[in-house]
Amino acid sequence: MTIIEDYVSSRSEIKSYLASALSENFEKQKVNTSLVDEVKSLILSQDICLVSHYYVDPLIQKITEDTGGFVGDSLEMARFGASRDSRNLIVCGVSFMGETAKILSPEKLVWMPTLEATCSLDLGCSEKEFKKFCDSNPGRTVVVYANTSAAVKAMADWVVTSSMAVDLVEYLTTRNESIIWAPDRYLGRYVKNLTGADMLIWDGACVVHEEFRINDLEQIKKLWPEAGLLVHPESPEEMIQVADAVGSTSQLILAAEKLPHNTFIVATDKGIFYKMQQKVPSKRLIAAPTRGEGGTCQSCAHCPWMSMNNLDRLKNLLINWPIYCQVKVNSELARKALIPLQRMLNF
Ligand code: CIZ
Repeated sequence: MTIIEDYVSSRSEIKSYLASALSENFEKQKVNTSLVDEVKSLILSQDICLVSHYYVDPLIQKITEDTGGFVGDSLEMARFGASRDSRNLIVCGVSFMGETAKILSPEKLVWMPTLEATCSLDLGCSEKEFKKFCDSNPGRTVVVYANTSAAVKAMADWVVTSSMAVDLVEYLTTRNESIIWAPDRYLGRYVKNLTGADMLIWDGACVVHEEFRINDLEQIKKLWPEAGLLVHPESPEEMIQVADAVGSTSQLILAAEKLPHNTFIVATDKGIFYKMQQKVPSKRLIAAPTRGEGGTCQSCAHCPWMSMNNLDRLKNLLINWPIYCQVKVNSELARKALIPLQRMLNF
């Protein structure tokens, strides 16, 4: 076996990743089926709506589906949560997702298995520093990505997700608006290249997507020359330039269904393979490499904060409802952040 074949079979073959993350391999994973059943019945016996992001561990996504909840991107999660009557909305994802859900459903009790699950984009764009950036560049329309705190959203004119960023910036450009963009620089540059917009871009990045590298990709392409490449726009330009499809999580899943390829190399968080494989059961999915040969990855294509949404923490929440798991957003901040969020929803 060559080094690259070994890499692909041991690390990137998604079917075995999913198998070990799901019930087929509970023993190996030391996940005990009675704990899963207990968590499911705790959900079903209480007034709960559970929503999970594509990037959380497959087991949590499966529990979400099995109990009538919803798996999707941050916007879809918040929309689904807001459309349900349940008093308790549990968000398995990262903190900005919990905040957005609370802002859109202020009357609900919003919970997360841990509020410590954050995001490198959110961490890298503090309220104080971002305010300085905006103040020193007056007259620009402030567009922030969903992956920001409520405090940063409260300073923005618009919030966007990666699925609608290009369309919104195109629209602003037709109105001759110049833009402040935050926090992801790769997504920002991607949007700027496509639209030609006048954008000042904050210097943030996602720890998962930033690690995708083209070197090993070329090796993998030698093994599967017919493979299509699906790339999230938070990834480096070198990946975006050679992609067959670039898009948000939901758009990449759609691309896997629509494109004719039978094999895809996928550059986004590994958690997505659970839903993607469901949609294209007969296609081969391969995780894009995260470093040059011989390197060691830090995130290894899976967000360390997303994986904090584990079974033990979920069970603890469902039994104890600890106050430290409840999402609270200051009401004045929520009022301000709702304005650009609402604009996004109406766009
Ligand atoms: O907004 C989301 O859910 C994220 C983090 C990514 C995406 O592309 O959907």
